[in-house]
Amino acid sequence: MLNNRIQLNREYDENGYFVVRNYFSAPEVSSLRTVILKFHELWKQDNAEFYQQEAFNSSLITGSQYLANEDRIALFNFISSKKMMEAVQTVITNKPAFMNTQLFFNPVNPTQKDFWHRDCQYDYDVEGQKRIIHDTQVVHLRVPLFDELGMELVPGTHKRWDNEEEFNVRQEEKGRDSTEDLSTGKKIPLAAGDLLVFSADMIHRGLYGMDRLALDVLVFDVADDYIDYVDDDCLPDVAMLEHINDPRLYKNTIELKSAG
Ligand SMILES: O=C(O)CCC(=O)C(=O)O
Repeated sequence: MLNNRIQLNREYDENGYFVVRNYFSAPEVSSLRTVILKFHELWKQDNAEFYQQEAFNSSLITGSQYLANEDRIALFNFISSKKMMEAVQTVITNKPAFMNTQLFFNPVNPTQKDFWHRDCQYDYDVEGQKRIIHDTQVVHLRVPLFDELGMELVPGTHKRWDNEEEFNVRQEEKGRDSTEDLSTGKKIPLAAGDLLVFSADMIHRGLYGMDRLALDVLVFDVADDYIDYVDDDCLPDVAMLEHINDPRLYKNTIELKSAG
C-alpha cells in the first residue's frame, strides 16, 4: 500500500505529479490488460479510419459500447481498488469523483509526433486557462499496461503560468511548433506496474514509442465544476454498484449528477 502519502502529497503539491514504481503486481496488470485489450481491439475495428489516420487515444472505456458488464465490473473494481483509492485520496483529500477513462496508444502514422499541451487549453482561452490552473484541477492516474517511454512533464506548471518558450511552443505562436522540445521538460519513463499521478492542467506530453498502451483514469474533486464532463453510460448502474467493492468514487459522481 502507499505508506508515504504525506511525502507524495507534498511532491504533487510542489511538482504537479508523483510516480509509484512497481505499485501493481504482475497478476493485477495482466488482468487489467486482458480487459483493456478486448476494448482496444473492438474500438480499433469500429474506428478503423480514424485509427489509421490520426488517433492516439480512445475514451469512455468503462462504457457499454464495447465491454460486457462482467468486464466493466472488473474495470470499475480496478479503478476503485484500494491501491487506486489511496493514490486518489493522496491528492484529493476532500471527496473525489470519477470522471472518465482514456486509453493512450501509438499513432499508426510514424511521422505523427507527440505534442505539448495543458488539457484545459481545449476548453478555455488563455485567460480562462490562467484561472483554471489556480482554481481547480483534474487529476490523471496513468496505469501503463506495457513498458513505455512514458510522459514528459514540466514540473510546477500545475501552479504556474508558462514561460515564453513554453507558451510559444504549446500554443504554436511565433513560428514555434507544439512538438518541439522544451528545455524545462522532464521525461518520466514508465514500466508496466508503475503508477503516475499528474495534473491534467500542467504542461505535458505523452511520449510515443515502444508498445505503449496506457490506461488513464480521470478524477476530480466534487467541489469543482466538472460534472458536465461525465458521460452517464460510463458510470455503473444500480445493479453493477452491488458488485463493486468500494463504490464511493462512482457514488460521489452519481450524487453530483442527481443534484444537478
Ligand atoms: O499520452 C499521450 O499521448 C497524451 C497524454 C495526455 O495528454 C493526457 O493524459 O492528458
